[in-house]
Amino acid sequence: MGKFYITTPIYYPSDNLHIGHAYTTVVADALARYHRLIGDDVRFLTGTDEHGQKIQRRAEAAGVSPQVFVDNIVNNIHELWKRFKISHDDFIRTTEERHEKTVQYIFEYLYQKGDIYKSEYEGLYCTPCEAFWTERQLKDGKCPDCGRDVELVKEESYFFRLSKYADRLMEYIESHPEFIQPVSRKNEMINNFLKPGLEDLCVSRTTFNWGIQVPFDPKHVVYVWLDALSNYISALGYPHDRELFDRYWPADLHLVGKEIVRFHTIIWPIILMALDLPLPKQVFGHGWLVLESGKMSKSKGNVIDPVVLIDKYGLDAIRYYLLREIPFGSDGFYSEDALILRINTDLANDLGNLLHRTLSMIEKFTGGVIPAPGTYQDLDRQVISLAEDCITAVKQSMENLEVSAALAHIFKIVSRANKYIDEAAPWALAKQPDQKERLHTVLYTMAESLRLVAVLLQPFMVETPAKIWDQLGIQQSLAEVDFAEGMTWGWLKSGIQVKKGNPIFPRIEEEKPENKGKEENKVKEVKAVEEAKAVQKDEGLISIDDFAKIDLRVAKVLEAERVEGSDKLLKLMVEVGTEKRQIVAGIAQYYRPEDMVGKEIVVVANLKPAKLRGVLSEGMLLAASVDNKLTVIRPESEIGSGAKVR
Ligand code: ME8
Repeated sequence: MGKFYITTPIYYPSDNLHIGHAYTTVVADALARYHRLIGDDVRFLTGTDEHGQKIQRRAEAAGVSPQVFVDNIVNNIHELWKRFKISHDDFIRTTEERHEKTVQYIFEYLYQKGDIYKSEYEGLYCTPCEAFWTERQLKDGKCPDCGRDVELVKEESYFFRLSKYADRLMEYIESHPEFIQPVSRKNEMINNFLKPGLEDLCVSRTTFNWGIQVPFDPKHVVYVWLDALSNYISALGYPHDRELFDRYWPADLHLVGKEIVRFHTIIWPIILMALDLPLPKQVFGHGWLVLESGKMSKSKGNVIDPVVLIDKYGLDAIRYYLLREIPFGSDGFYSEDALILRINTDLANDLGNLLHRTLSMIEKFTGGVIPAPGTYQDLDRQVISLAEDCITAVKQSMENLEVSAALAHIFKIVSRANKYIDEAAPWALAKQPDQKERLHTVLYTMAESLRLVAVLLQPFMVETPAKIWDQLGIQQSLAEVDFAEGMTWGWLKSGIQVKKGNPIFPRIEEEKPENKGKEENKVKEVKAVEEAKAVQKDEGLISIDDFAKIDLRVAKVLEAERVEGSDKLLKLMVEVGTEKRQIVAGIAQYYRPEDMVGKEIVVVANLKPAKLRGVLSEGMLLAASVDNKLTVIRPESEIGSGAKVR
């Protein structure tokens, strides 16, 4: 049992939140629920980032005070998370006194230490992103993050010495490959921000007043990102009441959208270094939920309201869609058609149907009583062993933050069980009196598969697992069942009376033609994506663009050693250009560690990191194999690590 402190970004209450915000929060919720189930001491924090020029302007436009403006939206956010059954342990608002005290302490501490100094700022500012930019960083004269106009700002300001800590941060990032994930974001931070050199950061403003006052210079308010990032420790009581802080810090995971990885992996760690505090273990920058018309934003008028979706389709369907459809780390397309497709196929046809078929047959063939299994045959064992493999894979995926993959594994059990029913044909067995024991074994296997699915679905869905459980007629409440024990095949007792209820996921019928117009855009979106998928599927061929997505690089092996407890795996520390990485490769039966050191090899440099035998691998080396021969692919002559292979 460990501890698990997980956070979401604290969202701006400049508008009601949309489905993109719900995405991050639901993913964090699934991870928090999973860690609670495996027995970790979990702290799950979310909240709101309420200061800054953007909010002040929005409040002015609405004709109310900033506090009234944010209070109203924050109420809606509380309601939203209630609707989603988000299981956060705390909700921090940056306008709370507990937070303001911490920020003032930090500012003053850094000032006393000499890491904050007073000067004059003249430069560019993007108010929607609350970010400072240099001329060089702009893209076509606009904010490189959101593409909007920037403003020229000239004012007296306090500055934070980011530059002083740049080398230490670079060293930390290099020596902690798991710190910034996915790897592509780490490379982006190194190449786009750290290598060009860090400039000191302006950390106070004087041209508006909606912020936390600098304690010793009240005409300044603290820059909103210094204010906001501190929430992760102010919510733990730092520095005044350290009980929670000592229990949970450092954070195990800051889950954020990819556009704010920069703040979390450059500014935040440097603040922590300056405070002599340990750094968070991991920052994961996930991709965006996008529409065909681009990223959702209020100003584009293309946001999707999650409450409308919950009302229309039900909570678990939306949670499932968000967690399943979007490969974690990459961008994912949102469309209502894709959502309906998921509900109708995975939830109604596969899961709902499995429950319905199972319970109907138990009612029909054994009077609604779950029978005791007899001797398992090969076919049953296939189902059991697939279920057991899937359980292992779910655990592995959750450890790698691959929530969508975890759900895919659970649904493999569902499809296998449906196929099993067709193969085992209980209706035929029921006609043969001498096949009673076999019939019982088959019915038990069906019910037990479903029960396992209910146990495994608990982190992701919040109503369905208990519904399945209740329909199976199990008396003990699911919430009281030990997760590990609940995942053991055979836990289900025979002799209990099932309670078949309503279908858990009714099929969503086609939209009526008169309503279809409104959906036109969404249909177009899903078609474009699906056509692209279909082309790939039909031809089995990839385009040059697909190939170009694979970043193949020459790497030099610096160190190599066996992975403890495995006779197949070697752990290699390789250099790719100026960067160091750890790669785990299944070559130990063909190469000794010392054979590899000093050699140039070829690696896939932008592969999602994964853990093999609990060891992090941030890439894959290329090797050719046939029968039981294997040879590692190497450049024909030495070319230098980092060289691109195409
Ligand atoms: O950036 N797809 O707040 P914010 C996926 N206050 N995720 C999305 C998304 C989309 N289309 N849109 C938003 C801020 N998000 C700061 C954070 S933290 C110390 C301060 C999610 O209200 C995603 O997690 O703009 C993104 O990073 C966050 O909402 C931005 O929320």
